[in-house]
Amino acid sequence: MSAAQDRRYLALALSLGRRGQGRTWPNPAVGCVIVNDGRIVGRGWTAPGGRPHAEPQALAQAGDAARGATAYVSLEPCAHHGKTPPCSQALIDAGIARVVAPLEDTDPRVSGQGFAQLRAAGIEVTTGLLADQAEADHAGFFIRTEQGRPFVTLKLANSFDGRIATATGDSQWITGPVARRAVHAMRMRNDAVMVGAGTARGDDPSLTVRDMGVDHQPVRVVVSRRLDLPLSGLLARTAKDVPVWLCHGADADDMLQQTWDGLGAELIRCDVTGGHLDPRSVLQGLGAAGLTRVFCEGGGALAASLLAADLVDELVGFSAGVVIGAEGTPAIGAMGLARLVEAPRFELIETRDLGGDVLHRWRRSGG
Ligand code: AOF
Ligand code: ZN
Repeated sequence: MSAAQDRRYLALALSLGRRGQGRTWPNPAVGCVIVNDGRIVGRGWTAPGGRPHAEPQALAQAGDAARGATAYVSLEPCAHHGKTPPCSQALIDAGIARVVAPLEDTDPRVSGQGFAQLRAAGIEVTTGLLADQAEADHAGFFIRTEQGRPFVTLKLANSFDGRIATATGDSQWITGPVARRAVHAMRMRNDAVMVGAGTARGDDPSLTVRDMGVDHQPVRVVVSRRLDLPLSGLLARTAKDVPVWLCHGADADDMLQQTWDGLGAELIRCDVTGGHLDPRSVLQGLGAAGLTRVFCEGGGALAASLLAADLVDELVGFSAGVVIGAEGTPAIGAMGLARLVEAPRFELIETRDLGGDVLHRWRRSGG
């Protein structure tokens, strides 16, 4: 198989894997393509909920055609007896001759052992191809296994001058329909959508994915130290249908904790430091609950606390050609910075015109 063909089939496996993003947590979203004699005989990706894994599904499709074939997998096949039998063994048993996968799995139960088992069984293993893409696709899973927290994307939709509302709170709409649709597509690829208490009180958001032709909804996370959230709002009314997780402090009123529990919300107790919920503790709590990719949509106080703690991995901005002025609400609250060297820095990875608004994406520098 030529290097160009390897790249093509592995790129396909990676794109199949991305289909699962937002639905496979706590597991990574993996893709697998099986190729025999230049023909694709099996395709699979990690199922919602994380199982079955990608490889057994692709192998089942391939049947006998897996014998002597090459398996392209977007991550090292698992080697452990977890909630499913090891994929390395399934590939060996099916008679796969060669495995092409970009990177090792960071789960300590697997890390390197999947490749080692395949090699020990006489299977040729090629690694390193498209590693940057795989690193980006699996960033959430990798950060959770290595640091215990999810990958955080901070999304802001603001005026040219960085405001998200006028002084009277008028905010609908700053960006146009094309940009707003892109936000729904992004929500869908994340395990959870997260906002601060001020946004939950002020906007009464539903935080759901709409009009995308899918039944999948990310978890809705609200960060609220005191749980002083509207009990008759959209989140409260729909908590039994689409998960609502509330990150709160130990000092939140007991009655409110019970009320939200009764409404169907999941309560995650986090540390309070300096009078505020500690953003590290919030993310550790979400990571411990299994989340790998969190999409934060503000408001300004939560955004500032995540940025000040250097916990934002990606910034997604939607900037509109409207100017609101200094009395409008800033997208990001006070960060207490004295010097520019203390400011978190990001590198530009994409810009796009989205129906007249500008999409810009930034990755955290040196991360
Ligand atoms: C694969 N293919 O499609 C995925 C893998 O709890 P279990 O048994 O489902 O195992 C979860 C672990 O399997 C997870 O932490 C990660 O290491 C690996 N995920 N591996 O071969 C897949 N999703
Ligand atoms: Zn597996």
